Amino acid sequence: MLDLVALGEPLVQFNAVTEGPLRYVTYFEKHSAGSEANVCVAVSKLGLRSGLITRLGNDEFGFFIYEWLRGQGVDVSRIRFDPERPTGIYFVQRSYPVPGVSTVLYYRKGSAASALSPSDLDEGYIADSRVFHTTSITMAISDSAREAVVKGIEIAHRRNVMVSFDVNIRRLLWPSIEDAVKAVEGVLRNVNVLFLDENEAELLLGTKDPQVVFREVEARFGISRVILKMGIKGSVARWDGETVNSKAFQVPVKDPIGAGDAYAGVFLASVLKGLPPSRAIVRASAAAAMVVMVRGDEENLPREQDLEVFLRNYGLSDV
Ligand code: KDG
Repeated sequence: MLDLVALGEPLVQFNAVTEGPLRYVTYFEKHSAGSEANVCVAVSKLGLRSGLITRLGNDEFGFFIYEWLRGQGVDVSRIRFDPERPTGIYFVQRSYPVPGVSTVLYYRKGSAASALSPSDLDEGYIADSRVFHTTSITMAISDSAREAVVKGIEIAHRRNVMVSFDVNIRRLLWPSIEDAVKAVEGVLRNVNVLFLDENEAELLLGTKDPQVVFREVEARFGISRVILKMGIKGSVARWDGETVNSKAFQVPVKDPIGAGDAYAGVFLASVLKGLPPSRAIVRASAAAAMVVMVRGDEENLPREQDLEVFLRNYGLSDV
């Protein structure tokens, strides 16, 4: 049995070694990334078992991601290689034009993962896990991938597997913001745990007031486990009637990409380990901070002992 099964597109990330506009950047660092893959690695590094359902190109980048994920302990048995389509890649431009903010350039149209479809879903594999996790990124990459997300969520819901959904709206991937909102709204009825940030709350619910967000999400979609991320103001969660929060840890930022996945992965792993949401939220916030201190989404994802040392440094030894 796996603790978490995720569905989504891993990508090779080429992260600019120097800051500034990409047209003048000469060196890039290669990393394995992609939102749902990042969550799998976060869960695996905390000692739980995760698996990723996806497609990769039958190419060097596909082999790189496959071997990387396997090396991180992620179950790769449901990864298919597509001989026709390439592995998706993207470039990260750092600190230009806004300091501390990264910009992405995707080269993923027609990628292997964009051919994901309901045929990639093994019902038994999903049913035999404790959490099924995905995001709206996968809904944006193609019609068939969107059908796979809808079907995966439906299977997990029907088989009593906890469904976790990170809204993760990527405006570059959608024809319009209305399309994104409509797609997300279409699956929320079958979701149990919802991660979203303030912008996404505004888009979906017309408010970013946490109490209103929690009330509306429960009333409209029946979700009682909601985590609202508020950037430097920290985060707040409503978990089965209990409200918990955490500050955002202030650290030197190299590249903020991947923070949300570290957060979701560590939050989920923590509750799967039986920790209360009050601890899960602090550990998730710590992991998000750790990840942005380096380039790459997965390298600084913490093991238990890393989390402990990080938190002790903030005088939080008992979380
Ligand atoms: O959350 C980090 C991801 O956004 C990044 O690794 C790339 O999956 C990605 C995406 O689609 O933006």
